[in-house]
Amino acid sequence: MTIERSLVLVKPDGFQRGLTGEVLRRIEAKGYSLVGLSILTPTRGQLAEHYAEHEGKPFYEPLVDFMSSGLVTAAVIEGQDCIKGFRNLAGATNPTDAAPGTIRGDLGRDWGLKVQQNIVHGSDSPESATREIGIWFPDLQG
Ligand code: IDP
Ligand code: MG
Repeated sequence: MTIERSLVLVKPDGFQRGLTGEVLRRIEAKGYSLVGLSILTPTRGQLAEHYAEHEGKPFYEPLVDFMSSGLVTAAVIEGQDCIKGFRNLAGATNPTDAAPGTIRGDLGRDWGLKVQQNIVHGSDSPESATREIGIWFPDLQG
């Protein structure tokens, strides 16, 4: 039982489709709090930092192209075990595999091309959450 913070992004596909409210609704309905919220078009430098673990993978460049293509909503959420909890709300990375009832299962699209337009990002561990919050919300550090 740990109160955690996690970094959530509504990716450009979700933002353009008007799904920011739906994602935030699910977060709040689950009982997590919003402690940071911002709308921005990410820079490639910011995304290189955010997605450093994926550099060199076949989907990396298309992913950075996609993520820098338009506005995203960045949020810091807080709640008991919310890192794993939000990953469960988001569902599997590939929307085709994501269970109904999850954000990606209900709303995401696997275009089968270069990048999965899967609506949301969520931190995958406490270490990732701390690192990612530092990238997107430097004022919330510490
Ligand atoms: P996650 O977002 O579920 O944590 P990661 O493996 O960290 O998944 O991948 C980051 C993002 O890169 C995914 O959300 C998706 O948009 C994209 N991605 C991951 N794997 C693939 C792939 O095999 N093909 C195309 N895009 C991918
Ligand atoms: Mg990931």
